[in-house]
Amino acid sequence: MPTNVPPQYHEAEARLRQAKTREEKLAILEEMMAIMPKHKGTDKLRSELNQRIKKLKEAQEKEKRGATRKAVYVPREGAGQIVLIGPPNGGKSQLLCALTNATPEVASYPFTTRIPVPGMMPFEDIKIQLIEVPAITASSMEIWAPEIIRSADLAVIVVDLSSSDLLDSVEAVKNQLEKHYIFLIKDNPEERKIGATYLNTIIFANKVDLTEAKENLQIFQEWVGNRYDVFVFSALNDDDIKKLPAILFEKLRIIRIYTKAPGKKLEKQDPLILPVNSTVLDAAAALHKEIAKKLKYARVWGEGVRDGQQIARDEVLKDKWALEFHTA
Ligand SMILES: Nc1nc2c(ncn2[C@@H]2O[C@H](COP(=O)(O)OP(=O)(O)OP(=O)(O)O)[C@@H](O)[C@H]2O)c(=O)[nH]1
Ligand SMILES: [Mg+2]
Repeated sequence: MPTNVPPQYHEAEARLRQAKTREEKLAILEEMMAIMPKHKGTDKLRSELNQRIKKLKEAQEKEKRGATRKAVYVPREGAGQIVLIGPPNGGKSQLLCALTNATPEVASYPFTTRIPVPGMMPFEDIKIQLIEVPAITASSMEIWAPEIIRSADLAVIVVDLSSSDLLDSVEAVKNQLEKHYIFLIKDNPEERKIGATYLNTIIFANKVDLTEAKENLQIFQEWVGNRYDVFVFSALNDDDIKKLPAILFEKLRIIRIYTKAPGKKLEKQDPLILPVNSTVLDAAAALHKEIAKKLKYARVWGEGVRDGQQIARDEVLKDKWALEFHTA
């Protein structure tokens, strides 16, 4: 028995004995490595663990090389596409079940979800697509995962705040994606690498109902600093869940614009979805090229304007405005 290993180590060791899949074993072994203090007394044990990790990784690589490249593709639907990513067991499936019509399996063992699972989340009068991507760790990521993540409008890293390797597990997700030139960011970077994807990202820090989670919270928030916005919640708490759609909508940085034909009644349905800061002309172009070409001005209905007020082509739009286009 090695000296000076913390209790979490023994707990992980017990889980390792129960682990069934290779991915599960790898994740636990890596967790054990992270927990273990580095000193002479643990040298032998660390080298043994490293050997086991190496062997498992080799087997995994071999399998990957043999596998025919399966294309996994999720068709885009709704007003925006958000990927739920993160380490195993963060609560991605739990969240997807709470927010959408999807019914992925929720379970306490890691790597429960093995394929991308889409669901539609209603928010007021629109629907937003959420996709759960199978867990990402330092040793495993499905080969098709980067492709799905790259095409999303927003990434949500869902983490289990009570996890013993919380910081390393988030770092691992970031590093894995950076290998594929996907950078998870909060604001626009000053410099962009050519060919890279910069994906707006927020962190959902889940399971705050658990005692260990409360203990980890401050360290986690300090560690994140202002690299990302962190929303702390419990997926088991209905009041918390209710707040999420509005947060996700805001982070998508989109607006809804209704359109009406001159002389017709205003019906607020099927809005155009545009990026924030879009102008009247952008809305016209989204509706029809010809309308944009001939556009002179628009009339607007909504918050902060007089009903039917005339506005210029370059006016910046606000969420939920209704427009009537007037062409030459
Ligand atoms: N206490 C508590 N448990 C939670 C919460 N959210 C999820 N869980 C539990 O955490 C475990 C993992 O949840 P999942 O939703 O399957 O996690 P996941 O991120 O989809 O996991 P993988 O698909 O394996 O990557 C399950 O046993 C859930 O019941 C929470 O807010 N509080
Ligand atoms: Mg899952």
